[in-house]
Amino acid sequence: MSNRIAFVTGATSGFGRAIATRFAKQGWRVFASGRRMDRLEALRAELGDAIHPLCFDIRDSDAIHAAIAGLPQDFRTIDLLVNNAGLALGTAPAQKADPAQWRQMIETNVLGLVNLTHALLPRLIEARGTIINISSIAATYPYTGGNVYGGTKAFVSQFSLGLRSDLHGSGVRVTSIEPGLAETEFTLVRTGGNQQASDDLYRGTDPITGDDIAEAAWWIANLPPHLNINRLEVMPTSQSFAGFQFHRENQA
Ligand code: NDP
Ligand code: 8X3
Repeated sequence: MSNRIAFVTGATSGFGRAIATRFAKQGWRVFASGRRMDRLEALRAELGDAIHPLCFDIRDSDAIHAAIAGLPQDFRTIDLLVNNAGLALGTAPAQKADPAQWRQMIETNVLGLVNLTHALLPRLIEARGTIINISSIAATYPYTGGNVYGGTKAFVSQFSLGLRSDLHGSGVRVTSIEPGLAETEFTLVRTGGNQQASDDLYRGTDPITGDDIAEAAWWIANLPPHLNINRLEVMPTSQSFAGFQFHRENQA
């Protein structure tokens, strides 16, 4: 087994599960976090001792610190942090959106991510490690109903660049991966469990998969140390850009 160590958040589903699986299968030890302990235990049952489940809600900064304080002594350094845990809630335009959903997205995608990163930075610096932040194309391209979700991802992308600047000379690399349409549990969560809506969105699109993003993360983490991918925007071939919209007053 390799002595390289990854910390992957949101490892109970989707991208995070695929990334944790990929690295564990390649011999890394993986701290796999999420709120659903049954899924973390299933991952450990499937992949063995390479997986170290850490069950906490990333919105709870005390829980983050308790989880890190509880890491075994021989796992002092962290070679790779994948900040993947996150979610979108709702697709309503801002004027109809639910502020409680906005809060949850900000607390998870922004505050959770920065708190965990801050807590692990000393270990990442000691290891001259790599940080991969999972942002989104929604960071760059606005769409109706994307409002706060897109805002949180714009934060993730810009925070990634800011980290690069702050970590200048430390040897720590920082990448923001910005995926487009990807079939995970993302849409099920976003729509409050509407399987039909999720199936309808992905039908016929040949979307990005968790394994595709795991492949990208594996490539980034294993590049020679002198190379840093700043941002990696990934779409399925079936997805591209639409034009601006225009509202015209007083048209018959
Ligand atoms: P999933 O819903 O499949 O996975 C989301 C993961 O985030 C789960 O493991 C979930 O774990 C975890 N998570 C959510 N909230 C919390 C919380 N409060 N505390 C701890 N963990 C939490 O979706 P994806 O795999 O698609 O999403 C992963 C990332 O990718 C997200 O940041 C998302 O914004 C981003 N993304 C997704 C795209 C897509 O189209 N699918 C495209 C671009 C970016 P648990 O519920 O067990 O806590
Ligand atoms: C998820 C991609 O386009 O649904 O981040 O917002 S999108």
